[in-house]
Amino acid sequence: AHLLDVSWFTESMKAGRPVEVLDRHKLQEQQTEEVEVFSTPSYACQRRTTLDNHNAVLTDALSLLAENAELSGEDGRGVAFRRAAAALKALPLPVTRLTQLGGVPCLGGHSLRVIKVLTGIFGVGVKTAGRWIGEGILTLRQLRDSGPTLNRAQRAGLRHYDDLNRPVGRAEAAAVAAVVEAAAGSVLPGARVTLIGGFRRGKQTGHDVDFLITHPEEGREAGLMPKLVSWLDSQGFLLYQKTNSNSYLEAAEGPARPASNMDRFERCFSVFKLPEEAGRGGAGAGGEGGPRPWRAVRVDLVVSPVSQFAFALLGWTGSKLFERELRRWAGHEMNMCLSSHALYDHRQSRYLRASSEEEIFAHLGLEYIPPSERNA
Ligand code: DCT
Ligand code: MG
Repeated sequence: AHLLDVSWFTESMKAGRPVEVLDRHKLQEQQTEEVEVFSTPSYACQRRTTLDNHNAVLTDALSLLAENAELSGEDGRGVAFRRAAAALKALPLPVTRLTQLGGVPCLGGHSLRVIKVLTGIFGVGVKTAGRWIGEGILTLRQLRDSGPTLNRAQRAGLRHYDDLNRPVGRAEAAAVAAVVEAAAGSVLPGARVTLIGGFRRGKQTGHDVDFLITHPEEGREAGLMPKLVSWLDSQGFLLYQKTNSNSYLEAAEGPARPASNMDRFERCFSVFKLPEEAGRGGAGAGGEGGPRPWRAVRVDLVVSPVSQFAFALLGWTGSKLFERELRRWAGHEMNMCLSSHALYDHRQSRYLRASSEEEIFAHLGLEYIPPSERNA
């Protein structure tokens, strides 16, 4: 038996058919057992997905298959696996028949482990990791000793490898939030800082901490990021930072390119030097050398004008799959184009305004789903 036995499942997802997680075939084999047949709407943005995953064995396996597909450059297959995993995450109960396949070893276990180590470096994606593996680089030591020239981000990633692969807890996120609030308040009084990403969805841990910053008066946020970054730097909070500037402007004839506008905000990818406090769950910090006075934490900062705030908030709260599905729903079902800046209605040839996430769901003809139920 193979995990790929779930291919009928991915096929149904692609065809947009309601998904029955147990096919009738298999049910007949075990009529004595009471097994519930689930059916779920096909878009993740129509479903409520909490952090209560009853099918983690299956969804972890499907995520591995997705990573493997993405590594081979098969993005379409990767997305199909991610959708399948997300559909299983939304189920109210464990899938008893399919879980029996969950223990099957996955394709190329060794290469998946190597990929995990190499892509675990901040600044390294699956493509780069794949290239290195092709060059015979399979361990961090090999990378350090004879590795190719690393860029600045990758060097920071390698230097802080252990810290950056240690999950960030809620208390640490709160400590980072306090620093970012102090910085924002100091360089632009009245600026509002909102925790976004996984922590806004209620996750207990994350791979980074994400913030969205705005100012209630349109335009006052202009030029905020460089000031914020130099304040943080001058206070010794930054181990690494890379800032991209904002380039999003609404076009009269509608958005030129649909789908993702992820890069168009003033955005800063950074690594914070966060002072460790006793009792904040810094266990394991510093390894054999005993506890260190600080740890490295990935922090993402995004600045948005208040007119785009609701779209930015919706777009940066995630999960990634929930976002992708919202955009797919908007395009395929509503003939609209959703980004983290705006919503464009192709039928009316105009942008639809919104000052809250609730209004955006309403424009999209979707029932409102709160952040804690966007964990697809
Ligand atoms: N996002 C997205 N598409 C991307 C990247 C990001 O829609 N290609 C959105 C969704 C989540 C948000 O930005 C923050 O991204 P991450 O920090 O990568 O995700 P997360 O859900 O916060 O996960 P984690 O808890 O691991 O940080
Ligand atoms: Mg995050």
